[in-house]
Amino acid sequence: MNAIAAEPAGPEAETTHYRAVFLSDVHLGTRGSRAEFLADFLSHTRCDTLYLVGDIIDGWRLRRSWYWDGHHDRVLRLILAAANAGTTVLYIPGNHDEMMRAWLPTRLEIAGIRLCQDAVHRTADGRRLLVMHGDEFDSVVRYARVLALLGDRAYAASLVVNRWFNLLRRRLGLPYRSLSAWLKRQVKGAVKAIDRFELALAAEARSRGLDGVVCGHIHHPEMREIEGVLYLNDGDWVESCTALVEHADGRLELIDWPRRRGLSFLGTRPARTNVRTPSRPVAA
Ligand SMILES: [Mn+2]
Repeated sequence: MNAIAAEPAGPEAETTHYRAVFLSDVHLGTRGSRAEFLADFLSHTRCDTLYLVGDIIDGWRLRRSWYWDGHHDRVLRLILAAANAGTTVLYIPGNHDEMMRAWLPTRLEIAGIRLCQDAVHRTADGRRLLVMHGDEFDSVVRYARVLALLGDRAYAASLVVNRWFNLLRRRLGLPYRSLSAWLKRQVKGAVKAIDRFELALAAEARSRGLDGVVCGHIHHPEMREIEGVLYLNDGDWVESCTALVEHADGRLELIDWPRRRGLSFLGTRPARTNVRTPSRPVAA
């Protein structure tokens, strides 16, 4: 079976044209990347300007494990094809693709993709938005990154784990300990950290005299106004699979691609490329 040909099963979508598309935190090169969903999104999307807002390719500290399949390949091909077809593509590195930051002072352009530290996007209705990944504010936010990733789903799962955890503790004669209460405290801390992050980014846009900010980094899609400044987080393609788009009239929208396409998070993983053959024939 060819993994590249495997399309997520969903209703047929039409191709939509946007003025601008913002996406980040794809983490290509890791198993967690929902590259098959992003390839599906890109193949149904056209735009004048495509902003890649960081952590597109995950090459963090020369990872020991590297995962790549046909879907990861397809995402790159679709981005290159868009650049080739006239879409302005800007690549703003994040902390997981920070090796590209070393190239920044040189005004680099590869295959029609322009590399930049950050950008200012002007919407059709005249608003000016600061576009940056956002990890620049980690020191202000002070949070363990993994905590920010704990969503409601992780918490729900923890309740189940908690039951087994304590069943085991009882067997071992140990007192009950609430794993979910501990997790809840962690999640609460993460929620506070997310809030600090959002405030810091909005403040940066304000200090530069801009109308809003578009960022990623914390894998938490959001669209809200913070003291007169628009805070827009395009989310990620690991968990939420969202993109921020600007329509022809300047209207901004967060697109939840799996929801729009009715895609299931289960059963759409690509087939493993290396299937191990048993060394000995299995006895019938
Ligand atoms: Mn990041």
